[in-house]
Amino acid sequence: MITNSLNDLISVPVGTLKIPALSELSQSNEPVYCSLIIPTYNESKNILAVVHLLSHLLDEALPNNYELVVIDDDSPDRTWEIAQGLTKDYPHLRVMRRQGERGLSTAVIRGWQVAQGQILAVIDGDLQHPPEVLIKLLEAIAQGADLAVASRHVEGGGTSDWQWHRRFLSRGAQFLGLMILPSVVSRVSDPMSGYFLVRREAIAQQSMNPLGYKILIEVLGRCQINRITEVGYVFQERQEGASKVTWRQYLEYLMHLIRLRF
Ligand SMILES: Nc1nc2c(ncn2[C@@H]2O[C@H](COP(=O)(O)OP(=O)(O)O)[C@@H](O)[C@H]2O)c(=O)[nH]1
Ligand SMILES: [Mg+2]
Repeated sequence: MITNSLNDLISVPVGTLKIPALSELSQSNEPVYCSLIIPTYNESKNILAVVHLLSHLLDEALPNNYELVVIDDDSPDRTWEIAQGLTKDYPHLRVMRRQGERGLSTAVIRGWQVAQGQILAVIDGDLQHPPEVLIKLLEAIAQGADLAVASRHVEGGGTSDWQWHRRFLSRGAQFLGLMILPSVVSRVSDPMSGYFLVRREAIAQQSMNPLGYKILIEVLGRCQINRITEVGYVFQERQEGASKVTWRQYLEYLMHLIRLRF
């Protein structure tokens, strides 16, 4: 019986949040078509299912031509350790344990900095983003989009059964974005989406400086994105673990908008 060995933890890049161009990648790792970043914080109860479902899907869609990269911010529930344990069974999985730096958006960029893919992607690590939508997002890129965004606000999209106050906060945040940064926020129907694919050449060699949760705003605000395609999806309810969103994230979002504006 063949037993695979564990992949080493990836070392954390330091310094500027700049993504290398394809030509600048180290030759020590195999290049792949798509790198999917999974940011995690206390997702110990979700990580196995997420990795399993995504691997299953991508083994079919992009055999041996993808990588999953978990970026865990040193979760107290040791998500990083569980994820690293999975690399034995899922050889396309790599894991970073980030200590010192924290936050969803910078985690995603640190992941893209070590990624080997031509296409850089992100998905939540809690199964609220349905894995199968990834296939449609990949198709959109294959058809020429620079950015393919999973959206709750186009045909086929929605939220499970959000109460009015969650809808109000989500739409309120979008409205605020349209007021402060219309040229960026109006480009997509769901600027709050954390589930998207982007071509490396559209975002490489650009210093990023995001704040908080909304990485798509940073990508749209700082990078050269021409063609955008949106794909509908239904935001699922969490089955395990808890959301990390607090009032702080709303404040950071506001500060992020202002920073990009000025
Ligand atoms: N690395 C990292 N991941 C985070 C952080 N905050 C949230 N996440 C992950 O980002 C994803 C979305 O976060 P979540 O709290 O579920 O946001 P919500 O779906 O909007 O409630 C999940 O996979 C979280 O585990 C963070 O500070 N660092
Ligand atoms: Mg979530």
